Parts: sequence; C-alpha cells; structure tokens
Amino acid sequence: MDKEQNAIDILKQYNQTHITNLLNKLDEEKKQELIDQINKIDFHQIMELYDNTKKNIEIKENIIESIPYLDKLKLSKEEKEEYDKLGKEIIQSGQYAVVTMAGGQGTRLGHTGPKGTFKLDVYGKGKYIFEILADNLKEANEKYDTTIPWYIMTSKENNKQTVDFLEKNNYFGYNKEYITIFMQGELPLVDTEGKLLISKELKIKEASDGNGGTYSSLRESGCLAEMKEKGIKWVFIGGVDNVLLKMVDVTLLGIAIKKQVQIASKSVVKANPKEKVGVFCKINGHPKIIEYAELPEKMAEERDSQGELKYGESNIMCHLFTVEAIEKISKETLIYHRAFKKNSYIDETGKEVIPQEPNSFKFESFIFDAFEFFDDMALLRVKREEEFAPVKNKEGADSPKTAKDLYEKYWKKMKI
Ligand code: UD2
Repeated sequence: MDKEQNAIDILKQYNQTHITNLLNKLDEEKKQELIDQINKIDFHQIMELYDNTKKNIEIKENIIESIPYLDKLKLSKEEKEEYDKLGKEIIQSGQYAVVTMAGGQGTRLGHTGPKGTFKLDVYGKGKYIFEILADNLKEANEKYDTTIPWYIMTSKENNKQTVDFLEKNNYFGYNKEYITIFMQGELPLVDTEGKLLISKELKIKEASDGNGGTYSSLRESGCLAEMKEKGIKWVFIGGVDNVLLKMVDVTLLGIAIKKQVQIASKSVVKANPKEKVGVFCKINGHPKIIEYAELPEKMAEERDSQGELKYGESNIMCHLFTVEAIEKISKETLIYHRAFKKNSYIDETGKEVIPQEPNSFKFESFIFDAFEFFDDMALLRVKREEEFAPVKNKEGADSPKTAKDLYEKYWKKMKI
C-alpha cells in the first residue's frame, strides 16, 4: 500500500486528525519526512501506554522485603583483598567496559545542552562533568595498566551537541579509539487528550525512552556485539550526573564474581524518607528498585527494629552486569513508566506553545526494572560522601552547589 495512504489511515484510526491537517499544509519534502515518521511509530503501543496513564497503578498483592547488602566499611581486610584480587584480574585482562547513560534531558538543571557539558565550579577554572568522568576512567587505566572501552549513550536530541563537545575538547585526553557514542530510542509525547504533540520541526515530537533503553540500544547499535568480540565479560553502567562516580570498583566486581551473580549495584544510606532516590528491595523474591515517584509513603517511612529506614538502601546508578545478562535483558521488554512533564509544542494555528504547567506524558523505561529478571544480585553499601554527589537541580538538594562542596571535600581528603 502507498506510504501516504497508510499514514493517513493510521492517523484516522488513532484519532490524530490534527496531524492529518498538518500533513496537508506541508511542502513535499517535509510531508515525506512526516509520513516516514508516522509509518515508523508504533501507535498501538503509544495509545496503550496513554490508556494506562488514566488508570491508577494497581497495588498488586506483593511480598515486599528489604534486600541483603554488604557494607564496604565493614569488610574485613582479608575479604576486601580477596574481592579486589578477583576484580583486578578482570580489569587487567581487558574484560571490563563502561557505559555512561547520558541521554537524559536534564531539564531540572536548567543547563542548555547535555548534562555532561555542564561545568562544575571547582579549582577556579572549573571542570566539565564529562571531564570528571574521563579523569575517573583515566585514573583506573593508569592504576590497572589498561585502556577501558567507554560507551556513551546519547539521545537523538543531544547526540550532536555531545559529539561536537567531546571532539572539541579532544575527549579530555581519553584515547578516542576506545570511545563509542551510540544513541538510544525515542517515544512520542502525548497530551492529556491522547493527542501526539507536534514539534517545532513540524514533526511528531518525541523524547528519549528512558535509561532502560540502554540495553536494546547497546544491542541495536552493535556495541554489545563489539563488546563480545573484544572479550568483555563485565559492563559497568552508570549515570552521567554524579561527580563522585567511581566507574571502576574492583571490590564491587570481586563481590559479584564471588557471589556468582550476574548483576551488582551500589547503595548509600537514604538521607531521609522523602529523598528523590530509588530504593532497593525484594519483591516476590526478586531484586527490585522502587523509584522515588512510585514509592508508597508507608514504605518510605517504615523503620526496622533498630529505628533505621527499612527501605533505606538508595540507588546511586552504579550498576554492574555480565555481558550475558545485558544480552538476555536486551531481548525482553521493560515496563514503561510515565512522567507528566512540561513539553512545548506547535498548536493548530502553527504557534509554538511553551506550557507553564506539565501538559503531556513522557514514557520511559528504567534500567533497574531488569533486576526482577534475576533471582539474586550483589549490593554493596558505600559512603555517600565518597561516591554520590549528583547534579540534578538548579538549586537546593543535588545542585551544582552541593556537588561542588562534596567534590572539593572528597579531593581535599584524598590529598592528605
Ligand atoms: C535517577 C534514578 C534514581 C536515583 C537518582 C539518583 C533512574 C530511573 N532513576 O533518578 O533511582 O538513583 O537518579 O540521583 O535511574 N538517562 C538517559 N536516557 C533517558 C533518561 C535518563 O540516559 O532517556 C540517564 C540520565 O542522563 C542520567 C540517568 O539516566 O544519567 C538518570 O536520569 P533520570 O533523570 O532519568 O533519573 P533521576 O535523576 O530522576
């Protein structure tokens, strides 16, 4: 069937007449681009996701319990030496790779451009977040006499800016032969009437599909196949916005190997019940993180017999996987979560509308929803002031100011 007719039929079937009207106004080239995009979008999936936004998330009868963890501070000298030795062997034999999830929009920070291009105001001249991450990896390369392959995930929206920025800064001295930049997938944005938004480019407006998109885009981009060719056995997947992130931790790696698990992660003690972090737990016997936006208040406030938060192990986006685990996950479908956000769009008259309030749904999968495909995982509790200084918000908690303070305190202590 002819592409244009197919597109028009789909728009009719899913009540998107405002896009049909747009089609009839476009010049031939723009019209073909939009037709191609319409034929690529899975409207059935999008409308299903939209319909689910109207129902409250049903609280299924689940057996929820806290998750065992190892506290890095309480490891004996012998245990730490054993784990470090196991981890070092993997790093030194070139079986380790690192992925940085950098496809987020970073809207809360109010920084124009990808978050990795944000300059933290330290040491007078300042350091870019990508520079801080590159330094962390270069330090590991030095220590273990290797060059760790670094995969950076971007979104369609921020890919060009990320590539240009890293090229311009010569990858902060990292050997660019070992850097691969790959893009994650996108999903359309839908307003409260179930209408897809139109972008300034007069196309259907899409946004990155969440950091759970890492698995499938690692596979679809060929990065996973390349890792296997290189003999990579373990892959660290971390966030872009933590300036104390340690992407190469031989202790975490050694614990995962010793425990013979496929996935491992790090936690810090939750600052307070309302802190905006996912929390680790077990649901029906499987490891799980419940994201802050979905954590029932009762669970957030629950305390154990020592008065500690029962669900107080916070996610700091330091995840470790075997290559096999990533391959297995990349073929599964993760659940989508919805975020109700402010997204600008072009209205029927062709005017750009910049909403002051959230106006549309963004659908995203979370990287840690894959944990429930496994029976067990290793969890290592680490010290917040040594490993977790996120840059999320313009001011207040998790802001450039709090990150700068934590960063400078940490490095001052390291120099002593
Ligand atoms: C993340 C964690 C949360 C907690 C918190 C700590 C997830 C889903 N949530 O919350 O549990 O650890 O951080 O600060 O991990 N990203 C992409 N592509 C996307 C969306 C996000 O690469 O489509 C990246 C983003 O660049 C960042 C990370 O994922 O590195 C988390 O960003 P977020 O804004 O999705 O999650 P956040 O910060 O609300």
